[in-house]
Amino acid sequence: MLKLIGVARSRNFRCLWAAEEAGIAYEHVPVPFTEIKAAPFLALNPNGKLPAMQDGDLVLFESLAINLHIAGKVGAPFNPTGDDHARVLQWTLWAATEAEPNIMQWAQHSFMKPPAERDAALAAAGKVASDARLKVLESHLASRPYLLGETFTIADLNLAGIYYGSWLNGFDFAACPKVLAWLERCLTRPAALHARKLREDWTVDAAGFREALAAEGYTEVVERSQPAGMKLSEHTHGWDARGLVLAGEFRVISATAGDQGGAAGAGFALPANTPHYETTGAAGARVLIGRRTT
Ligand SMILES: N[C@@H](CCC(=O)N[C@@H](CS)C(=O)NCC(=O)O)C(=O)O
Repeated sequence: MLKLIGVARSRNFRCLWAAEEAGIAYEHVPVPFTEIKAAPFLALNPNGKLPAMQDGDLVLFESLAINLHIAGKVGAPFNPTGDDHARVLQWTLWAATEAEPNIMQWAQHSFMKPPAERDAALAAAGKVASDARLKVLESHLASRPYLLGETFTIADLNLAGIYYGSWLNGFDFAACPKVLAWLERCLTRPAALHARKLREDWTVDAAGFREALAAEGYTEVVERSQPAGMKLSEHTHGWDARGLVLAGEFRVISATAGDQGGAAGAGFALPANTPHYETTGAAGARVLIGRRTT
């Protein structure tokens, strides 16, 4: 059976997500970072980095190559053929060479390195370089919901997998709303949620909350990563919405209705057509918002 080797809190996350999307049988072998410079793991990946993959006699490193191999086991629409396959390769290479180095520079110096080792100038440069790539993506997604058109493919997974960590940790996507909406579509797919649950600290019953919302007619559910100080009203003006705090702290301030919100696990309501709500909170938050059109 195909083995995906490495803890989920590594780039193996994207491979676990791909295997779930493809619906193939696989085994997750959660080798930790403490073992990746030792002989047994180096025999699988001589770079000493996660992840690695073993599928019969085939041993691979490079997460996106692993994903192309996984997608190769199934057909369209996840793994399209012909010209669309060339487009998959284009976006996958773009993800590895244009998107990842720049967003990782921002990520390293914003939340990954210990605070004392972060360099604000490098973080800012990573943001500027990322924004230039995101502008290209924003214009591509202006006329289609997914990279190749109407359907989610391995190209979307490979690129969204790269932006995932920064999306989760407060990168400001405000200048590219189409990209943000696309990321939310990709990263809240059932297979993505399954893989995310392996590595995120899910302290609240998000699935149960989704079901309860759907039963009450709040059928459109979006997940948002809210940097500190981001205004929720920018997204929700005119909505009748109910939300749940998945992580961090979140506050809803209304000129008319007082304060609501709280830390992870707390629910909140946004009455219809109320423009006065906004979020605050020192650390930012991740929230799930269900919308009922009024
Ligand atoms: N291009 C490689 C990058 C692999 C990589 O950098 N993995 C990280 C974890 S996400 C790692 O193992 N870092 C440990 C190290 O560099 O020592 C891939 O996509 O697989």
